[in-house]
Amino acid sequence: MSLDDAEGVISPEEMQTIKQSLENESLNSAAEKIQKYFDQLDKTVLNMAVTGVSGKGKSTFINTIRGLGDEEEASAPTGETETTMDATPYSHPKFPNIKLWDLPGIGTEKFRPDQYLEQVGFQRYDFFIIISSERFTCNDANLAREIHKMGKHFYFARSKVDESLRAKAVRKNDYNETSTLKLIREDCITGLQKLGVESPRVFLISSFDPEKYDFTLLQEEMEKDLPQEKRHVFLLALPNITESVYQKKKKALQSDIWRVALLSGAAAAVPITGLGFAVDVKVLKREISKYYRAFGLDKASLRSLADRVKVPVEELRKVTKSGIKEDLTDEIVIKMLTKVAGGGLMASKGVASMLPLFGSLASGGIAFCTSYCVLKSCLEELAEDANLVLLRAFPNEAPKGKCV
Ligand SMILES: Nc1nc2c(ncn2[C@@H]2O[C@H](COP(=O)(O)OP(=O)(O)OP(=O)(O)O)[C@@H](O)[C@H]2O)c(=O)[nH]1
Ligand SMILES: [Mg+2]
Repeated sequence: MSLDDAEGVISPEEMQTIKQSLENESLNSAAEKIQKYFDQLDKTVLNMAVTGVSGKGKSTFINTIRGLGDEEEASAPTGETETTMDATPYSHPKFPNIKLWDLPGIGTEKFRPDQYLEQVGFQRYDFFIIISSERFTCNDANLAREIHKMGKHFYFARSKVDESLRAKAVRKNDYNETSTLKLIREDCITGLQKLGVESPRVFLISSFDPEKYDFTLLQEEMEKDLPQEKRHVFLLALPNITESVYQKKKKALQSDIWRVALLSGAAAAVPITGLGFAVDVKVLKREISKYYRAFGLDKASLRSLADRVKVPVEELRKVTKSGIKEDLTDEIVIKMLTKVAGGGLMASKGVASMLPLFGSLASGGIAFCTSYCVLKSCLEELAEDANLVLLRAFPNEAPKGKCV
């Protein structure tokens, strides 16, 4: 959808939700409740623990989830020698409420199996990822049991699958990727069963190729197991490795559009010259910036992608339909609002039918509808742009091929 075409933008279900939220409420008190909802969302913290024996790929996995390479300034150090000695939190660079904890390997002299969870402060974590690049050990199995007893989720991730496949391919003439993956999985599962873990599930991953194997599946499982309020935060922070991640992000952001639109037209909104209604541009700008970050189109993400693929950042910007700028300014947002307000959109059926909800506050309704259209078209365009940028960055791979 473009800014020029917003017919039927509000679905009947959404209309119902908005009606309910405005029923028996003034615009201001509805906005107050919405503000509380966003404040709560901002405060939602997610702590993911990544554990396993030294050298199995914990820190590399963390960097991949954070959308970083190994060599970046904010990356968790990785390497062949033992590098993780204490529980170390790494905030997600774009969504700092998400923390990935790089835990030291269990079973070293400093971290004894029977005291491990206590020592690493198990209460703070929402879930655990137990990583191994071979069979899982007795320590891994014991750890899983203890985590389960505490009522928390854990996931077994078999890392470095790319390496294992490569090694097999060199050694075997009749090499077949699917059957090799099956063998690796079965080997891990029987190993864990022998160690007394009931119906274990193992995710085969490569942090170097997160778009392949079970990386996406693992993310989906983690998302499913999270309580609703944490799911939203988690989703936005996921690396953009598949089309389905984009779609989920888009859906999550879409569900908040009416709230942001209502908030931007309420309380402290400032009239904008030439528009004839009041909008809080900051509220819109904050939300659109969130879209940029979620889709990897913010300044830092684009720079880092450009560096990685050795393409000038301007080349990446050039392929976008929205013509994303280095910085999102108030002026850019006002331009979008003006375009929508002047484009005759208010006459469109879906949007116009919202106006009576605002009663005597007709300008509140117009502000709402205009902001709604701006956010919706921005979201659509940026989701599409993210794909275009990936195509430019990795011309020889499918758009879902790499993460931003
Ligand atoms: N091929 C391949 N190598 C990987 C993968 N993940 C990690 N490695 C390599 O394995 C080595 C160890 O990875 P780290 O992430 O430092 O392992 P760690 O578990 O954090 O190790 P400690 O900090 O010592 O506990 C590094 O050389 C990584 O580049 C992967 O998915 N594929
Ligand atoms: Mg490490």
